[in-house]
Amino acid sequence: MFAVTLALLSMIGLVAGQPVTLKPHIVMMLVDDWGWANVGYHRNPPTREVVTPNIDDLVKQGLELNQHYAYRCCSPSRSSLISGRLPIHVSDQNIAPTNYNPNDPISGFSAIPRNMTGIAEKMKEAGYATHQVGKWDAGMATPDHTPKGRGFDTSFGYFHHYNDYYTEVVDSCNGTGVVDLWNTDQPAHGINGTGPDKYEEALFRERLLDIVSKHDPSTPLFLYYAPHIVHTPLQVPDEYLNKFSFIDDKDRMYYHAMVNYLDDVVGDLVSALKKKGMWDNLLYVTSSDNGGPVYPFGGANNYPLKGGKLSDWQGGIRVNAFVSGGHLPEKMRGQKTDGYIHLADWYGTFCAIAGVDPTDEKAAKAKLPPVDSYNMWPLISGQTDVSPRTDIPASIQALISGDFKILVGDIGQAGWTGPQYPNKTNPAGGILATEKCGDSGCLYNIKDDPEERKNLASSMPDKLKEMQEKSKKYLATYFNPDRGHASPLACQAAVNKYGGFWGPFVD
Ligand SMILES: *[C@@H]1O[C@H](CO)[C@@H](O)[C@H](O)[C@H]1NC(C)=O
Ligand SMILES: *[C@@H]1O[C@H](CO)[C@@H](O)[C@H](O)[C@H]1NC(C)=O
Ligand SMILES: *[C@@H]1O[C@H](CO)[C@@H](O)[C@H](O)[C@H]1NC(C)=O
Ligand SMILES: CC(=O)N[C@H]1CO[C@H](CO)[C@@H](O)[C@@H]1O
Repeated sequence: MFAVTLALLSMIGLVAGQPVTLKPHIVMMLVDDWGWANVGYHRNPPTREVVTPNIDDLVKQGLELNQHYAYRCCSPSRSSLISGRLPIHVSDQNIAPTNYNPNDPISGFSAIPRNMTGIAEKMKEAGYATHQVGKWDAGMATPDHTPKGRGFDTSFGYFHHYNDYYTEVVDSCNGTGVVDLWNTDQPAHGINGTGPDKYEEALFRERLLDIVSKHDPSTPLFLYYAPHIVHTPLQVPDEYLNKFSFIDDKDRMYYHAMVNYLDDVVGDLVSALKKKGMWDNLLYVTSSDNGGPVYPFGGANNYPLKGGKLSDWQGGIRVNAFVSGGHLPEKMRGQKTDGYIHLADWYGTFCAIAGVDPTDEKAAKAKLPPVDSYNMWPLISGQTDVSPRTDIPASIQALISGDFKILVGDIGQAGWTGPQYPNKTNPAGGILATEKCGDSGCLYNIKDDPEERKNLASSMPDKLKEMQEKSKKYLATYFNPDRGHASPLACQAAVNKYGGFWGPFVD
């Protein structure tokens, strides 16, 4: 009784001598296409190619999430984070946001079905101010699919997988390029431009700092920052490129310059939050949306992990991730956890921190899959060192359960890189090989063999059988509606309604 009363009192800030305890501010940063070897804290010995002092500092004062998983590519990962579902229960299709199937008003769209509740809707319900900056790639077809429709008070960014860093153009209608830059509920007219000050990540930095400076710190903040960096096209201001001119491979030079640019944005954002007095009551969560894209798809490197973006090897799905900020209990700082966490788990975790029920009633009414999310706060805060998540159904081809992983079918990028990659010797190396795992599957012990070098399928038949059975169970729950085709309505809206910008095209 006494404990309950005390907890209640401290929640409303009435314990003598205590400042009013506010729900913690949360920053969720989802970096794009960031390779395992493309961050300083994963480089031992350090290399002058990977310069991320601000991020490394956050890790040093934070908790490294050493077994944190995403989907093997962008849109399914982002849909998973926003909806709290595993990708196989929301969308595992990396299609353009212009898709539409008029026969299905609930799920006949790209990315998240219309009738699922987004994490920001939950955070708003808990009293948070909610803002999105950067890449969305979780649906665009109707206003319900946009960040605003998913609960963000404001948003600033683009809907597609990527755009140009200087013109913000991606794809075209009748031969004319269309700009992808949206400002909450309208095209971001007049914000585009050329020149280093108009680099897209610079626009995002400006918006982030503006949000922080205008925010009233007595309201809890939920800020979702999804940088364009380090997705292609490989573009970066010369000032950054020049710092890395000693790198002999052009893609690697651009890529590392972009990583360094992002690190500066992180430094500026963290300084602004500290200056505003928000840092001590803040959780800064960081993850990549998938592994780094390896040759021929980009300049990233997941060394020593196998494969990369678009593959289900560890290099495609086990991603850089950590939690930092003053809300992280002291005893967890500078630590590392090997507990399994999937991007889908942040939904339940944020709901628990904010004190709202993660159940999605709206989705239940429309007979959509429920939220899959586990609350990871007990693991992150050190109340337990065991993750509630034992299985990662990474895709319909890959399942991790306990220490084991089964992969079914043809799995591309079945090779490894070196510490300096891509490089002049032979950028393709062995990375373009395909491993034919067939219907019965390849089996790895990812705890003893994190680089997936030894296929145990023939030496551990009982384990293989057990993993096959588990895979079948997940496969039976696969959610895969017909999402239609690129709709001409998207171009009609871009041209006739939005003056050359992409935006929602179905009411
Ligand atoms: C799905 O959402 C739409 C738009 O918000 C709404 O009109 C419709 O009633 C919902 N459908 C169901 C079955 O809940
Ligand atoms: C260069 O790349 C190849 C793979 O393409 C790799 O085997 C080799 O280790 C790399 N060299 C270095 C120094 O990392
Ligand atoms: C594209 O061009 C065709 C043929 O000129 C025209 O009929 C159509 O309206 C145009 N579409 C848009 C979205 O402008
Ligand atoms: C499509 C669009 O808004 N383009 C604008 C980009 O910015 C220049 C000036 O900076 C405007 O003239 C364009 O109209």
